[in-house]
Amino acid sequence: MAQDLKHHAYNEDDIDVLEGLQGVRKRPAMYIGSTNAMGLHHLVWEVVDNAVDEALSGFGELITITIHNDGSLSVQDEGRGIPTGIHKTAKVPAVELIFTTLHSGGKFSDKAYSSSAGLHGVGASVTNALSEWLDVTIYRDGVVSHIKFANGGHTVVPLEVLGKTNKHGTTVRFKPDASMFTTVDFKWDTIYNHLQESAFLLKKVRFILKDERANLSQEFYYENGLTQYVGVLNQNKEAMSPILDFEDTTSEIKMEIAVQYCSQDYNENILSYVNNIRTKDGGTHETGFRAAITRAVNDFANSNNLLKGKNNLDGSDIREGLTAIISLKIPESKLEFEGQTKGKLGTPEAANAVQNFFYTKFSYYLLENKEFSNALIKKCLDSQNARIAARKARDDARTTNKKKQDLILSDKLTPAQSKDYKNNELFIVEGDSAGGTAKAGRDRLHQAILPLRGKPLNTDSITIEQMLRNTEFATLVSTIGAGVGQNFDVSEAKYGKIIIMTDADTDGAHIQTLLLTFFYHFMRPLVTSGMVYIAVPPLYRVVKENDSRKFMYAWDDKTLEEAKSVIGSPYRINRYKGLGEMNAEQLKETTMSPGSRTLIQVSIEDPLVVEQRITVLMGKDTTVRKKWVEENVNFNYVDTFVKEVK
Ligand code: 1YM
Repeated sequence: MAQDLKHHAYNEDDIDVLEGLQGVRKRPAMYIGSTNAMGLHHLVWEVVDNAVDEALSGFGELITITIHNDGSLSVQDEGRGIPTGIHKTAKVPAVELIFTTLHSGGKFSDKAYSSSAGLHGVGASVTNALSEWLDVTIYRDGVVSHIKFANGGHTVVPLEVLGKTNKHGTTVRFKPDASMFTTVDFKWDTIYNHLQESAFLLKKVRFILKDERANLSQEFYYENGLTQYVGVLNQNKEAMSPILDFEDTTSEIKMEIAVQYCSQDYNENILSYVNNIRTKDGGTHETGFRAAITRAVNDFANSNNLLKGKNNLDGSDIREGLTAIISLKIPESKLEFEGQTKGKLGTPEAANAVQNFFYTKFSYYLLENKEFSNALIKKCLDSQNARIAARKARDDARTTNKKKQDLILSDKLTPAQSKDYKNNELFIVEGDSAGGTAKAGRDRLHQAILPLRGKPLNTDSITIEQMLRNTEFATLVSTIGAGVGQNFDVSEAKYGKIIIMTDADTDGAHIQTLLLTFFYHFMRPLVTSGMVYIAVPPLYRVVKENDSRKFMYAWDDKTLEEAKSVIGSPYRINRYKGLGEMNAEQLKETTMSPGSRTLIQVSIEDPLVVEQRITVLMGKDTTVRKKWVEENVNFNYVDTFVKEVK
């Protein structure tokens, strides 16, 4: 390395440059969010963003991403090639500047609707800073040029011409620096989902993802972008209309909105994007959309006298069963993001722009398609009735029936003593026997135990009323105490953590899925605010044969090997087939006590994946489920909507 560095003549600007990249290495999380798998993949998105921007400027529609055998990854495009000329003031090749200077996407070029601007756009220099090495090969102006950086962004092979070519484009290949990340294992699924989402939004860009490690290859290209996106989200559901796709490219703020209602669905599924970046906390564009659809439906219902003296429909009555994707292109000068993670659009003009456009288009559709409109109003009125009935039932339960409710609960629930709800935890436990053990092993102050009898009901595509007729779920609803469906108010939850604790076998995994389906459908804010967890009981206990005071727990085969060698022979291995085989002390120590347990926090990072998996796994169509289970036998679906925490 030191040898290589000598080739390069340093000046004062270089020192600044290296200090910049050094800053990234000192505090990587500040630039890429984290140093776990998510941060690792951020390195990929930065490079892909540049290739996408080039494609969106009209140069090269094909982008190929390859995971290589040596732990590196490459991104190849067919654009103009990154400029190689010497930068006037910095006096180094432009390409070198791009990979060694921290910048936001807009600094080097003036693209109007850059995807790398705004949110995460820290640029490919961050990928360079956090790589063991990074190679750039450029096909441009008839020649192939190459430059190489190593050890956190030092130029080790200055820009050189390798030969002639008639191709044009850029290939960036890099190997992440293992000392900067908790994992450097590129995940096929993560990249697959990201590229698929991008391809839905970008219509004209074609991605190919290859994995040399497993000989896999997958192409993503969706000519009817958002329409196909909604189609995938709503597959296996009963659609009430075709997918409606409205587009306006005439104004400064460009937008496309695709919507579809499904009759057996009781949730709203609204996803919004700005310049192809997900705005997960919504913002002005979503507000405008909600206002528009509420007004359009109420106006239609009123002018056709369909409400028959009833109150106007609530927004939530109208959004039940609605899937919508809102994609805006906003020029950089008007971009405003808010919130801690900058996931919320702040641009004020977006609200009116979306509201006026969607109101006009959707009102017209309602007027022209009476059969659909009438069915929609009927569905909305059903939602309104259910909402009013549920609210009344809840108010009754609060007042007159309070004693009766408490009595029902006292039969099943072992409550926590503290009234400090945020710090209380509810353990939903598989079976009465494990429930008993958990009760004895719990922290009385903060932990409550609710045992479940048998397999919970499959709540995919059933109504709130049907769900509430099930005693187990009715009990769960009153235990959590924050309502259900539209009336669910997460701030009223009596627990800060809801922890699903089942046996570590396929039955346990099935119960987890059934409970997650319930939370996803009827208490979704509990999931989105990260309050649902899965407890991870150990699989083994390794005990010293002649000294039973020496023992260790193991959660998988790897920790089992470690435990064997730490305990040393002779040892004996207990395999836990269920929670019931542990005594209270063991269960407390391994699975329940905050200091020593492992919990998996359930999150919805990729709504596309969650929706598909839930529909496939819990839906009515058994053939798709069978096929899926056959292809994915080991229940690894769990990691599509969970992330690990301690
Ligand atoms: C695999 C990653 O970075 N492609 C890429 C980047 C650029 C260009 C073309 C490009 C842009 C422009 C003009 C322009 C970049 N150029 C710059 C900068 N692929 C990848 N392909 N000519 C070429 O925007 O005007 C930054 S990125 F700053 F030089 F313009």
